[in-house]
Amino acid sequence: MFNAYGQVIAHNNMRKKSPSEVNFSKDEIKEIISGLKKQDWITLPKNRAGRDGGAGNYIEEDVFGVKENNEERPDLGTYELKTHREHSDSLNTLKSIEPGIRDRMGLITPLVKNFGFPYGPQCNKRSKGKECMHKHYNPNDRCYPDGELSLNGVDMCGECVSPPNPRGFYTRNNKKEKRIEMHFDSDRIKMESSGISEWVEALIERHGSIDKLGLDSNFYWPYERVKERLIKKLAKMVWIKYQENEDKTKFKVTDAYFYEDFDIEKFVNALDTSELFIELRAHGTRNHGTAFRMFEKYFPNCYNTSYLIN
Ligand SMILES: [Ca+2]
Repeated sequence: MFNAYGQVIAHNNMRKKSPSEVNFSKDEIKEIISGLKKQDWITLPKNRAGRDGGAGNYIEEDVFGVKENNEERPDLGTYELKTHREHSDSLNTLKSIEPGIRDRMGLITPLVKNFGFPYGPQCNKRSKGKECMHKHYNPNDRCYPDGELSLNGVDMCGECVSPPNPRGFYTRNNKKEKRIEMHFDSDRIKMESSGISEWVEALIERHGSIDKLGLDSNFYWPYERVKERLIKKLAKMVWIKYQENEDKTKFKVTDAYFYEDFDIEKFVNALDTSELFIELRAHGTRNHGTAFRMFEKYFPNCYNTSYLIN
């Protein structure tokens, strides 16, 4: 008992490094992963067992000794580490990138003003009964001022993707100009979706009619800028796929690859196959960042070169 406890403490006290302090070579990574594969089923230490993502955290923090971070550089120095649980369908936020020629062009705040829907009275945390950072607005004990508009959680994909965004927002890959454009078309609004008819009524009240509503022509992301932002972290990736037992106390590595040569065209094409989404995260005058989100299992499709790690 004492020994087991001592071991956990040792794990927690191991000084974990940040990505800027490490640079694992390809051979070092290969060796570490081959070692994991040879062990077959690996029992997780007590502090990781039974937790969502426990095996992923174990690999990153306890095996590679890199602490969880939000640094712009790859976790392992040159290679970004991604651990993927088999059959998982998680959607991962890769990066926040604002539309427009420059970052933070201030396109989102006017968009919220023009297209926003009334924000709910309480933020996610509080609606789950937890404490939050918001000052509370009386009456009604709201987290946000009365009348606050929001586009939080509005996500969009390519124009042919089904189901489309019910509010009529979509993206288009303009291959000639090499940019992702964001568009709005009132004919694409799905009135039967929940909350949509109330929203349309509010828009009509605000603008008189929705027929001529459109977006600023600066609503686009040049491929080059998206690439520049992504490759800081994702130019090269180590991909470790694992299986876990039912109670998440053990895992085994089933597959591992190096992926290299990130391909921006493949990445942006994923908008048209509903593998990639762009999600707005803004309300009132606050913009929490326009997020590029991808289903984790599709990450490897964005690279031109792969090497199996045995
Ligand atoms: Ca990572």
